[in-house]
Amino acid sequence: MSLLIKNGTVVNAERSWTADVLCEGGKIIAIENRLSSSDADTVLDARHCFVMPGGIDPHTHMQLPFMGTVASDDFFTGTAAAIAGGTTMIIDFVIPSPGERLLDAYHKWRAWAEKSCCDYSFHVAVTWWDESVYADMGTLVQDWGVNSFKHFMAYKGAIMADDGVLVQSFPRSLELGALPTVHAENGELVDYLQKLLRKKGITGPEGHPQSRPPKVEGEAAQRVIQIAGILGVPLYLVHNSAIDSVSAIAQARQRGQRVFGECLTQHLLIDESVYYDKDWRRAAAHVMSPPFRPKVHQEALWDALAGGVLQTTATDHCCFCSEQKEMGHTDFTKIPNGTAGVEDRMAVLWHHGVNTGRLTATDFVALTSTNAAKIFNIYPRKGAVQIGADADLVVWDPKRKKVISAETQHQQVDFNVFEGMEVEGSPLYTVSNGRLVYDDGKVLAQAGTGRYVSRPPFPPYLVAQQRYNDRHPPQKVQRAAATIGWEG
Ligand code: URQ
Ligand code: ZN
Ligand code: ZN
Repeated sequence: MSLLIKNGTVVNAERSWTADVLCEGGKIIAIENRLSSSDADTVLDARHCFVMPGGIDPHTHMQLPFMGTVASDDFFTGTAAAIAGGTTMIIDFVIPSPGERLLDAYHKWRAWAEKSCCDYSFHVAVTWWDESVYADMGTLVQDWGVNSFKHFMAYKGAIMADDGVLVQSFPRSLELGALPTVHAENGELVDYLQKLLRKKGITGPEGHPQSRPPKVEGEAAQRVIQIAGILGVPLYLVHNSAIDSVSAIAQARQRGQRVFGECLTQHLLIDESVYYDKDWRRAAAHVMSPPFRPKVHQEALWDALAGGVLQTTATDHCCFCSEQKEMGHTDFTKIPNGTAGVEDRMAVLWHHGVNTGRLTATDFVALTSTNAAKIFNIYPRKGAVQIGADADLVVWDPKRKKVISAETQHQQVDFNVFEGMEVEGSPLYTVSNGRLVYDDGKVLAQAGTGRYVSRPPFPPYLVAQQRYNDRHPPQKVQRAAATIGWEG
């Protein structure tokens, strides 16, 4: 099956140019002008449109069992929503319960994901530690294509990894050539503040942001960056929402420490006032962690994306319908944490990022696809319009308007945090594995057509540099150190 995209402007993270794109056998096989339409099975007219790498959302939780319920989008409905928004790959999470073998959890999630309709991969969470975790991490990297391990520093009493787990798991990740990723919130502080607020009789959704203020995120970000620096391990911090964590990342990167950061589109545009909505249902629908912040944090996030302090955008798509959120009607700590976003990420970032001049079109591609592919070691198979790359593409119509609404979304949830937002710029066509899977509003994808993407470990030289930086600071630091008699 061949598919030809004609008359478009190709946009990669480095440059854009006019060219036709020919796909066959699931790969891009030609990128040049005036390719003949005669023998292509499918021809798409991309006149006045951009042809970009399909989005990669590095942070989703389809059908996640969490806080006594299960997220309402499964791997089929969630990936159908993803392609409707121009995303052609998700990196989801295997989250073993404490004590559960990582390998058992991995195979459980692999079975769930069989019904996906776009490509997918998994980070595996380290939620506890013993020799079996050490062993399973090795098997997952060497035999199952996992090259990233997640650590929740929040969620005490559930899936929280304390410092004792971090200092075991991080060196093991380095040894294997895998990247540690973290949810940075101080779980002990959250637990303490939740109990304090409940004692004061605060039960509503407003208790959620009050129990996890920006400093709770900033402390954990600082701490985990220091731990990684001492251990000489690269690090990826997910869903940075506040100035506190962004500045910790900026300082680390400034001193040459290999730290990457992610930002959710929701945190760029929604602020903490939502938790004070008189309508409990609407307030509860916004309960996710980290919580939405005072507006001042939003511009810092935009600057961090434009300035290269944060490298990826994601959604942390983990949606719960209103009756699920009702589980916390008398106690905000019981409201399942999570919001949707996988369908809206790219259009929201284009409208508020590119249309406002904060980001260029090439920045947009870097932030929605290419950087995630590079960080998680699947570039240029993914994240580039390039001969030989997977034919995962989005034909982006910069003039195509839509009003975001739960009424019309593909996400299987009865709420949308961007409800009523009008955006200009959205997908006309989405192509996954060389097949047209989204056509001007219609999802054509079939369940089970998505593929598991194995991600190779990082070559030793890529991670060794980090270890070197920490043990042999650059010459200038050594000279300065010598003047104060520091041996280092
Ligand atoms: O913390 C996460 O990333 C998962 C459990 C989704 N929920 C959330 O509130 N972010
Ligand atoms: Zn998280
Ligand atoms: Zn998450």
